[in-house]
Amino acid sequence: MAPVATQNNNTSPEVSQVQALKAKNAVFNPFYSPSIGDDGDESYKYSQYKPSFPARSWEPLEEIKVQDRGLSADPDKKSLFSAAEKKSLFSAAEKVKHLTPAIGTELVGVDLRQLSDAQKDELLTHPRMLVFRDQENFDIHQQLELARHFGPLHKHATTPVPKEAGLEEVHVVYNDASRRPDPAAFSKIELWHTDVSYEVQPPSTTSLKVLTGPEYGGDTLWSSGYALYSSLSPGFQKYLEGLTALHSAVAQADGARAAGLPVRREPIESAHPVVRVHPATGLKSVYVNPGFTRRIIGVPKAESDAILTFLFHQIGENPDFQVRFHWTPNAVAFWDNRVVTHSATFDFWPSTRHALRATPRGEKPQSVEDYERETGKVAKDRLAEILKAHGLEAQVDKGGASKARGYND
Ligand SMILES: O=C(O)CCC(=O)C(=O)O
Ligand SMILES: [Fe+2]
Repeated sequence: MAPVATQNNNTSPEVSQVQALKAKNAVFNPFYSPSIGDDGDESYKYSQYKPSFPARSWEPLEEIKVQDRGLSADPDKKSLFSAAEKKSLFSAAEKVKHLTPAIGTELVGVDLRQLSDAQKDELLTHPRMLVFRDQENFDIHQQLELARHFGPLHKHATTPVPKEAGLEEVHVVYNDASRRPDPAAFSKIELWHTDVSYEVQPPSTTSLKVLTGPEYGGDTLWSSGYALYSSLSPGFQKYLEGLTALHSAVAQADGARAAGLPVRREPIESAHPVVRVHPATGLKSVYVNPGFTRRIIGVPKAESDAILTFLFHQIGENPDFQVRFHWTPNAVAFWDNRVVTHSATFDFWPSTRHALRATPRGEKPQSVEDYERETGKVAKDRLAEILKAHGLEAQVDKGGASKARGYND
């Protein structure tokens, strides 16, 4: 038999051809393989903020102390509604539009450049995600400065930074006609995530400003971890409170490398409580997400898979926990990555959609047990608090005949 010409590592030509073919046809999940499209339009108004992927090598993140700003905010939010004083964020707004009961409030007529420290703190204690439109003069430096109010900024290991130098703490979201998402590469469920939850100290009050977006489409969805926790039975809530889950950066780093892009910090994996407590509100929230949570530690794999699948589908599919927001250019959203999961839509090709994110690092996620031991307080369930305010207790299913459905048409 004629000798087979070998390539590196004794790979046969057939094998390397298959590899080359695979590489050529590689499809990328848009979540793990960052925004690499660029239509080359240099006249574009925000071309300095188009994505770039500098090949840097950063040390592992060191642990830092983050004092939660929300702890100094008015706990009763009395000032939020004292319209005469015009002090609080909410009373400073011309209009307060709640988007759904669980999550999402739009504040109209607030200039994000003018916030007092007390008003900044209110961005964080409010249990909803908050949006502000028409912030054209709130530039990326001011966005970073506002994020720093909540903690030192996070630098992402793989996602793009702006072409303009000196903005390595900015995460760029960019898609244009040159790159079409491949629906064969991902399911919608796996796009739901909380940002970089694999970090030892994942982010807190994160902001995203959309510079350019389609007239319709390109919405973002957020799902409340408080609402998910409240929806579960008491026994299951207790069970989840005792569990820890593994969050991993490995798939994201692999996605970047597969796309030929640098990984600026080696990927890590962290264990976090499945239910965490928000340090300022004292409310319990489910803290797992399809994007990064891989398994529940210390339980059989089948059990871990079943529980995570159930929770992931509740996050992605239960509309009562969610808000869906349609952006207008220069709208800015703030969400608390500790208690909210989010997902983008990819329905807008061939339009350009371009956004900039600023991401402060938060505290290490705190379990219910740790929170209660360290603060001497009892962690709370958001829905139970609402019911209590109405003099009610949680509904208990007492069995009996099967129930009529309330929605039958
Ligand atoms: O593009 C979006 O709507 C959200 C992107 C995202 O998940 C992020 O920047 O954290
Ligand atoms: Fe995100």
